[in-house]
Amino acid sequence: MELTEIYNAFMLKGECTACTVLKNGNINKTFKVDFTDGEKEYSYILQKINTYVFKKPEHIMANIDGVTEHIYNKLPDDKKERGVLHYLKATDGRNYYTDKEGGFWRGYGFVPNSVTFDSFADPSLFESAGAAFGEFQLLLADYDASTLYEIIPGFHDTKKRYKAFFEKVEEDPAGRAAECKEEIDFLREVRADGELLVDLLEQGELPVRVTHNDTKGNNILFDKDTKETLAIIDLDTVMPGLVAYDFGDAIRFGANYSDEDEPDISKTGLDLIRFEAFTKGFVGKIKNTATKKELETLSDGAIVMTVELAVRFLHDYLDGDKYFKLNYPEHNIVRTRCQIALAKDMMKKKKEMDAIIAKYV
Ligand code: GN1
Ligand code: MG
Repeated sequence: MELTEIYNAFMLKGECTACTVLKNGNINKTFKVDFTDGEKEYSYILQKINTYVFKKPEHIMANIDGVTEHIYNKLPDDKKERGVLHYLKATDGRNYYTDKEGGFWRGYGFVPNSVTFDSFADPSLFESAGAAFGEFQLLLADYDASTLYEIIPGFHDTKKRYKAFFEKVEEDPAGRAAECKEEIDFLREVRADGELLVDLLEQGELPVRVTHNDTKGNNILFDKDTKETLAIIDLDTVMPGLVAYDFGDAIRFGANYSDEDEPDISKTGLDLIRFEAFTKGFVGKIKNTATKKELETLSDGAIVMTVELAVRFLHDYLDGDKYFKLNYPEHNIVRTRCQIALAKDMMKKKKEMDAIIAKYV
C-alpha cells in the first residue's frame, strides 16, 4: 500500500522521515508516521479500518466526532491538547478518507511524549489505569446514548455470542471442532456464568451506560516521563453497555500474570495485587454514581469478559480465522486456552475479588 496517497488526502505537512507499524491492536492496521518541515517535527497515527469487522466505518467516525467533542469541552484548558485525540480532516472536510482501492482510513495527531503499556507489572500504574477508565465513564455519563450508532450490534451480548458459537461448532467449517473438544466442553459448562450479566440486564437489574467496551490497558495514553494518564484511545466501540464490561475487560487484560495469548498457561492467572490496584482507581471514581448492583457485579464482569473472549477466539478458530489478526496459525486456539485458564482462576478467586471490591465501595 502506498501511503503517499493517504498523506496527501490528510494534507500532512512536510516530508515523511519515518513510518512504523504499530502492532498492539488485533483488528485495524496502525501506522505511526513522522514528518518534518525542516524546522518542526510532527507525528501522526494513521489507521486502516478493518471493514470485515466494522461494516459501517463512517458510523464509527460519527460516534468518535461526538464523543471526542464532548470530552474536549469538559477538559480544563491545560488538558485540551493531550487529553483527547484530535482527528485529521481530509481534503473534503471529513474525518476519514476512502482510498483508491476502497480502503477506509483515518488519522490523528500523535500525542506528544505519550506512551502505551501492554502490561502492568507496577500496581500503581494499573491503579492510574483504573482511575482513567473510571473517569472516562464519568465524562460520558451525560452523553446522549441515543445519538450513538451501535457499531457492532450485541458486541458484549454473551447470549448471542454463545448461540453463534454453538452454531459454528455444529457447522465446523474448518474441520477443527474435534481437536477443540475439551475447550468446547468447558465453555458449555460455564455458559450460565458467561451469560449472567445479560440475564441481569434483561431483568432490569443493571442500568445501561455509555461505555468504552474495549478497555485493554494499552488503550490508555500515559505521559512518557511522569506516567500520568493522558487520554483514553480506541473509541471504536464506545456504545451503550454495562459498567462491568469496562471493569471486567480491563482486569482480564491487565491483571493477568501473563499476556492474553501466553502459550504456557502455567504462567496465566489473576494477580490479586494488580486486581486491587485497578479496583482502587476505578471504584474510587464511580462509587458515587454506580448502583449497589453494579458494584456487586464488577467481579462477575471480569469472569464474563474472560469467558466471552474465550468464546470469541474459539469461534474465530473454528471459523478458519476470519476476524482477529494472527501472528501464527494456531494463535486463536492459544488465545482461547489462555482465556480459559484465566477464567478458571478467576472463578476460584471470586470471593477474594468481592472482598477487595467491598473495601473500596
Ligand atoms: C480486539 O483490536 P483491539 O486489540 O483493540 C477486539 C476486542 C478484544 C481484543 C482482544 C472490535 O481489540 O473486543 O477484546 O481484540 N476488538 C473488536 O485482544 O472486536
Ligand atoms: Mg479496538
